[in-house]
Amino acid sequence: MGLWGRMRGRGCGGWGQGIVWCGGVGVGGGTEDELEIVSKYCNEVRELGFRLEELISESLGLDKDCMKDVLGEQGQHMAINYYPPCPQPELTYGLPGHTDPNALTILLQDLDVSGLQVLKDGKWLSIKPHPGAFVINIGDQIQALSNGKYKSVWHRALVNSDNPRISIASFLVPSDEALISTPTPLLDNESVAVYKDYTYPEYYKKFWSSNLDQEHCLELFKN
Ligand SMILES: O=C(O)CCC(=O)C(=O)O
Repeated sequence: MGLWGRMRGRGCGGWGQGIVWCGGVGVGGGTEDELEIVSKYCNEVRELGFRLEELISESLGLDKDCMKDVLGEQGQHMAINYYPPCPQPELTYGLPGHTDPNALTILLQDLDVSGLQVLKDGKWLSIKPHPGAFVINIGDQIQALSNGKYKSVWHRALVNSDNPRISIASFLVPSDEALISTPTPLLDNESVAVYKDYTYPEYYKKFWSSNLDQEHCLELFKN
């Protein structure tokens, strides 16, 4: 697994520190055993993500492979977020509110320290960690491909004053060549495409150049 980048809050201006991994095998720190565990974990969550994309397709009345086919040869990034204890947690966030720009995110939470919150009906709700469970975040691309039926979730991470917290996020990312375009079976006389067609690199560029915690980047791609 190759080390892709080491960033603070991944450019989001939070209190956390992240290591982001993507693709590849064999390079980077860690013992052989550790790399094997990480590699096995990546493969398993990738398969889980594909299965979820199939179920989402079917739930929309599409062929099971429809979403996966549009998303192309999907990349996979992993962020290992470390949020150190913060003396004044009320003054900052681990990660400020954002949606995920990718297709689907599989999040493994710290079981001992909570911190994840999602926005529902204008209120931030805490998501308690649950043993043996992942949190699945619908990302912007599934919102676009479902023509807005699935919603990309606004979420953020809080820090606390006593304990550090770790979370591990695995992101399924559309191929650079994929054209993100609403599948035609979702469009009929009553439903028009909510979003324009675009490629993921076009989207990703806009995503990082916009004000992440204030506007939904998909708004910029509306028809
Ligand atoms: O730490 C968390 O629970 C959230 C992580 C997250 O939103 C992210 O890595 O994009």
